[in-house]
Amino acid sequence: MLIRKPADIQPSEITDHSLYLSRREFMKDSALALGGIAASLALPALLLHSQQADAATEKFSGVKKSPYSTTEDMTPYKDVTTYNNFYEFGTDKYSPAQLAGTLNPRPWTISVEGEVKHKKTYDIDSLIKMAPLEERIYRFRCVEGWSMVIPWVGLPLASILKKLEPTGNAKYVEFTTLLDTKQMPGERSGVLDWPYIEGLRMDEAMNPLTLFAVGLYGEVLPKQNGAPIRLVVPWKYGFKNTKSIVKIRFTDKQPVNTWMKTNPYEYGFYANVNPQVDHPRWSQARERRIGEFGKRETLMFNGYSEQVAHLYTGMDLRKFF
Ligand SMILES: Nc1nc2c(c(=O)[nH]1)N[C@H]1C(S)=C(S)[C@@H](COP(=O)(O)O)O[C@H]1N2
Ligand SMILES: [Mo]
Repeated sequence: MLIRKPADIQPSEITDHSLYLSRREFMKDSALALGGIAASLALPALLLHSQQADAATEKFSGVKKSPYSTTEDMTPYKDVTTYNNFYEFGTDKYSPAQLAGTLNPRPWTISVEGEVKHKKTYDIDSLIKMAPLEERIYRFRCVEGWSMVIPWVGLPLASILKKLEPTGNAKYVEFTTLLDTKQMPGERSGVLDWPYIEGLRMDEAMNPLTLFAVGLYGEVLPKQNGAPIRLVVPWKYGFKNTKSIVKIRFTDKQPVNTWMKTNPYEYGFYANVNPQVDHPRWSQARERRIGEFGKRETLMFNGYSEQVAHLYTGMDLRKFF
C-alpha cells in the first residue's frame, strides 16, 4: 500500500486532485485506445458507469464539525473509495469501485416499519433534513484486521429515530440493504443471504456516536461506500455498517443479522471491537491501518470506550461477541 499523506495538503485538495487525475487518466487511456468520441461510445458500460460514480463531486456546504471527531491522520480518499467491502458488487476489495456504477441512489426511499409511530415510506431527502449534517472523523475497523480513519458527513441516527417515535416495545432496530439484482449484480451469487441485514439494540442506535452517513470527505457518498445512505457505528466491526439502506424496522426481538446467519460461530450480533476476543481463525489484538507499514494495537471498542463501555456493563463480552 502506498503512503500518500502530504501533511500540508487539505483533504479537499487531495480529493480534487485524485478525482482530477482519475478523470485525466480515463480520458488519456480511452484516447490512446480508440480515440475521441468513438472511445466513449465503444467503452464497456461498466467502465462508463464507474467513471460516473467517481465523478460524483457534489459537495455539502454548511457541514458542522463534531467534538466526536478524532484528530488522527485521515486515510486518503483514494483508499477509502477503492478498497471496499460491498458483497453486492463482488467479494474482492477492488470490485465495488469498479462495478457499483449500476447503483442508482436517486430517487431513493426508506420504509419505516414495525414498533414505531410514524410508519411510512420516506423519501431519502426528507429523512436527511431531520437534523443538521455533521462531519464526523471516525476510526473504522474491519473484522478482517485492517482499519482506516474516515471523515464522514452524516446525521446522528438518534435525531432521526426520535422523530420517528419508536413504541415502548421497540428493543432493537434492524437495517436492510436494497434487494435488486439489476442494480446490485452480486446479489445473484449465493455468498450471502440477501438482502444484507444488520441490527442494533435500541440504546446502541440512540448513542450519540451512531451515524447515518450520506457523504465522506465533504462530498456525496460514493456508490461503493454505500450510497445514498449507510450506517456508521464506529465502536463495532465494519460489517455492522449496513450500506444502501432501504428499510428501518423496529422490533422487540434481536434481529438475525446476515453475518451471524452465515456463520454464527465466527460472527455475533454485537460485533464490538474487542482485542481480547479472537476471531476463531485469527487474532484481533492488532490491526493494519491502511497506508501504514506494520501494525498497531487494536483498542477496546475501537477507542470509543468512554462513550460506549457503559452500554455493556454486566455483560460477558466473550459470550456476547
Ligand atoms: N450491504 C452491505 N453493507 C456492508 C457490507 C456488504 O457487503 N454489504 N460490508 C460490510 C463490511 S464487512 C465492511 S468492512 C464495511 C466496508 O465499508 P467501506 O467499503 O465503506 O469501507 O461495509 C459493511 N457494510
Ligand atoms: Mo468488514
